[in-house]
Amino acid sequence: MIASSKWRSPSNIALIKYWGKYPHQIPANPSISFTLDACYTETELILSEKKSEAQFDFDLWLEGEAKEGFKPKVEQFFRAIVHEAPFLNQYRLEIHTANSFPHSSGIASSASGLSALALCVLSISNLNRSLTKADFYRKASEWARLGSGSASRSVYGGLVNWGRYEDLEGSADAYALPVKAHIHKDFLTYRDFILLVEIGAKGVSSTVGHGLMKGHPYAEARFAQANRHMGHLLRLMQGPNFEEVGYLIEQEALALHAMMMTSDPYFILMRANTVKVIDLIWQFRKNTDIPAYFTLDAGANVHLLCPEAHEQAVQKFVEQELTPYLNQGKYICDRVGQGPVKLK
Ligand code: 2P0
Repeated sequence: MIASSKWRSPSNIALIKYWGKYPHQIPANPSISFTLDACYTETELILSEKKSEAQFDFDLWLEGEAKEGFKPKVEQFFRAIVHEAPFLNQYRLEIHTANSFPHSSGIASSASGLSALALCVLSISNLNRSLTKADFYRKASEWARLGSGSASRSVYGGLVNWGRYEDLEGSADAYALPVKAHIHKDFLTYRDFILLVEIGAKGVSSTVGHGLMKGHPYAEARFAQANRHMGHLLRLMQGPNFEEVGYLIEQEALALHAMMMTSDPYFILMRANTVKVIDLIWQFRKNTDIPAYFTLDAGANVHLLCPEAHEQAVQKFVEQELTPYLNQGKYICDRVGQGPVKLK
């Protein structure tokens, strides 16, 4: 072994959704996410002497099992950063990776996986020696973005923005940054119950999904809406304003799915039980006045968000009323997390 590095990096859930991009992983609109805590990937990158003539001599294992299927995305990532990390094609690379969340649970593993890998590569890279801590994370975010857009947001804890938004100082399309604007502290301890309606592969890959925004009849209106929502969310999060923030994130989730329902070809990524769960969440809110609101990723699962103070009541509701509609009754209790951890 010549060198190695190991990082744990979390997944994230977008409140303002990234959906649509330009070449070189430039987002069509700014996005904002909560970094998660319990859902993470641990990745170790090990360098040894190169044995093959291939440009990149590497293998990847997920929980001890060789994963050929993951290699094209990783190779594309290496190709995008090799000019800055030339060691990538000078050594043999072993990537050992494991997720904390159940395999194929529909939780985005590209955000945690590519951010963990970008952090490992940067830790080994010579560049690392000349970077301040802030510059290290900024570069890791930039590299993670080239692997997977949403991964750019996972290198920081708390509330994170990726994509240029003029009223957010320092925001950029090239990398993500923690939101520095004043945010009420209660949002930074938010709970996220991840309700597993469907376990298995997603109906549409993110690459295909982003591609569907090209020439989409509502694309420009959607990008403008996301920009407007950025301003609203940042303003509303200063107070606690749980209801208004919740309304906005549900609107974002449904706008994302509406884009997929109205693309060519069209997709419905919700399942019958997704809609049932949403309906029960709305009834629960009406009956209890507890500010529990949902968001969705590009799939059938539901993220149910609430302030820490309501955690127990919401969990009881999930157990008693929602588990019959979940795959094997499964859900994950997560919360806003602190960001990646260097393990070696
Ligand atoms: C997001 N998603 O903001 C949005 C909302 C899913 C729904 O970013 O092609 O895996 O690797 O840049 O980041 C999923 O897309 O796409 C995504 P690529 P990514 O979290």
